[in-house]
Amino acid sequence: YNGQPICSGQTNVVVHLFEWKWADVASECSALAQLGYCAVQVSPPQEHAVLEDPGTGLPPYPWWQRYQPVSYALDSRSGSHQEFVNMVETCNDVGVYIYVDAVIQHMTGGQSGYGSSGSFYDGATEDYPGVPFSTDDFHKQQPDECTTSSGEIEDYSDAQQVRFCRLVGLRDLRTANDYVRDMLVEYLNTLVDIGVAGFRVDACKHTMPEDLEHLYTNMHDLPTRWFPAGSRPYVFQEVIYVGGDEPIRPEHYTHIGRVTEFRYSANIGNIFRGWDGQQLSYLEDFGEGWGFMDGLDAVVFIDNHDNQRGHGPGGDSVLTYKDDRLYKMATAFELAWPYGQPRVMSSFAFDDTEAGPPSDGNGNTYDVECFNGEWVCEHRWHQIENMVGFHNAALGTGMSHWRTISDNAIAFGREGTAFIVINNEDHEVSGDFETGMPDGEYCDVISCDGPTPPCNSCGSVTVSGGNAHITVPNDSDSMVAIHV
Ligand code: ARE
Repeated sequence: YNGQPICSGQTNVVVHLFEWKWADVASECSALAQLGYCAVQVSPPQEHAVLEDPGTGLPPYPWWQRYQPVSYALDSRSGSHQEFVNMVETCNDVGVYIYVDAVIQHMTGGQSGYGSSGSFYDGATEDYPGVPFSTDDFHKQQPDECTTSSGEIEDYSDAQQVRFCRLVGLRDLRTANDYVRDMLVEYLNTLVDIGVAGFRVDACKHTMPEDLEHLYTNMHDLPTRWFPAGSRPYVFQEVIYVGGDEPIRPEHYTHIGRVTEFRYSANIGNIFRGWDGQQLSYLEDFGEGWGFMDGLDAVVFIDNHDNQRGHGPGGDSVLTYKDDRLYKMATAFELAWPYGQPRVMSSFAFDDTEAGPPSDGNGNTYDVECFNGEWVCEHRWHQIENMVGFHNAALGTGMSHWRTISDNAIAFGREGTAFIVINNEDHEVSGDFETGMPDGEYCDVISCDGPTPPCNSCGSVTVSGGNAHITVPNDSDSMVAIHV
């Protein structure tokens, strides 16, 4: 395992097209290729529960029904098996890869019904004929497995509960069992053989690292139709840790794959909001300097599909598309800063934190139409999409030319490949900056369509002797960014 994301060319940004249908992802891939995105994280593609009536006060067909697997048939709210295959092939052909959200530690909650592919299931008796799994394939309340009387995880400071009891009622697979492992490996290999290049593995804290390692090492090599012979699937794992004394840590999983660094998301909100005594100047050593995991092990993000809506950790400080200006600044920082593999969130608009994506009364998801008020498409906001180019131009270089202009205004470069100024003060900032950039004229990618002059009616920066005079207003963007 080498931790290198599977990407084509000099790219490594992942975009999470949350709840998009496969056909819409397929049509988006050529634009993503042009913008320099590496890969798309897609929603879980396996057959899932269909919750028309999930309970009192809850909306029909919540987004989280997809985190309740019924079988591994590739037939979901996002589309059919054939549409999934078409998407992977279309995207791979333009060099944008598909990373699948793999839900492998559990099946559904305690209800029964029919899944998105028509398979019957019964959570109460742990019967999933679509796989098939039956009750022997699930952890039980017994001394060497789940030790709580409720059968639920009650205390995250007890590692055994976290591994062997149910997470919010979800039927907990015996992932040490050979048969369960075989079924999971078969699912993952179906995806790899189609051309899926990587996985975001769900809820890894709740599975022993050796069980996951078994799955990863038994995956096939990526198909040579698109990838060099011997290429291994890329894996990053969801292990939530934001501090405190939980015994299970991201570091217990980094020898087998990357891990999501939730401390990044939890802290960056406070910094840009100025909460908890935080300010932008403290970003100078953001990353390992803050006690986060090694950047080469980390996947980072401003918000994810959970914490943007109050699921998972982070709380009110998490920045989302609703914070417009602060969100653009934080995401630009993420894409400019050399720590971790960055992921960009692309959301559907919501008020109800449990509501599913825009859909008709039968729970059929609508086609994506960016910026129509329902599909937010943060990844196409030009201040964000253009920073993908900045990220790629600077890839492999370290941070340089740091300057604390004031508590909440900072500037830094990337060893002569790129330079950014971020102004989170309530007034304009202006100054002469040592940028380290080659002399010449650059277009500001925050306000322009691209980096290359002429910068028609948008910002330009002239570097002379490595220095530039830059003024950053306090407006809706409050940034200037240039790159080679
Ligand atoms: C839903 C209902 C529940 C119901 C259950 C079963 O909301 O009330 O009991 O169904 O019927 C998502 C949703 C859940 C949803 C689930 C299944 O968020 O609300 O349950 O889908 O439909 C922990 C885990 C972490 C997990 C978070 C949410 O460690 O892995 O909880 N995140 C992933 C996904 C989620 C998904 C699942 C896992 C399940 O990203 O989208 O759930 O597949 C501390 C700990 C964390 C802990 C956190 C919980 O911070 O350190 O480890 O995270 O508390 O707040």
